[in-house]
Amino acid sequence: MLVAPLEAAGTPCGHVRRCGFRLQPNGAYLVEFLHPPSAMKIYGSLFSPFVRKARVLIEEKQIDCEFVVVDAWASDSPVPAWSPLGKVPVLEVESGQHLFDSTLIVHYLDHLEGEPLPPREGADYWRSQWWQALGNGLIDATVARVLETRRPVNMQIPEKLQREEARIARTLAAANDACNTTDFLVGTEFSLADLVLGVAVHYVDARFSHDWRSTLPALEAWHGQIVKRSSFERTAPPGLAIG
Ligand SMILES: N[C@@H](CCC(=O)N[C@@H](CS)C(=O)NCC(=O)O)C(=O)O
Repeated sequence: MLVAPLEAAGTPCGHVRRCGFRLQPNGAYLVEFLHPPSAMKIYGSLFSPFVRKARVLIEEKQIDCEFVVVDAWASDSPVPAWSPLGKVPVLEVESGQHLFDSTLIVHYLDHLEGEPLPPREGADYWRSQWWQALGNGLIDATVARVLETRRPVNMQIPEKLQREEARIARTLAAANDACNTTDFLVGTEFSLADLVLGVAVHYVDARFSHDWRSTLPALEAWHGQIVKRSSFERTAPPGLAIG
């Protein structure tokens, strides 16, 4: 298992080299830089928005990383052996060394070659963080709603569904209010803001399909453009209409 990869691999905004951490008999972790780097693997499902964030980034940056479909929910799933959280995505950095959680994996992959996507500093860096938090929250709320709908009908809690649906509606409206472009949410280039919110809105379309577009035209216009990127097209969940 990969432990605290950023501690020794570089500053959070600096150059991260592929490295592994091995536990020594004295309890210390030995940092090993990987030479030559072998192909990484990203494990997950075709439908998970968390996995898709990493896959879109891999496509955008043309990272040598194989996508392997695994079922985190299966009783014999290999995922808990790789991650104590038992969730996907899991990134196999090197044979037997695994990194978990989509936010950390995206951060790691983005810094791999030392050239993270812009913006890298200043007000735009924090604007991008704001959009990413909004998008990640939208995914969380939509997943929570999906899980509630999958419980037996007589055990579902209507208040829970309403609460998540209200959260989704507020978040989509906030994104619409803050969106004043049909190109990129922050600056003049594709950023993690576009990546995370683009994936999040598609996940709403896939799992909580409803007409938000007729009342949120700015969000619709931006999203319609961003999902035309090949990184989005190549990672679209089966059956999801693009655009
Ligand atoms: N915070 C995690 C969430 C990942 C997550 O919830 N993944 C789901 C798939 S969409 C999963 O693996 N669930 C399996 C389970 O809950 O047992 C991340 O960002 O990676």
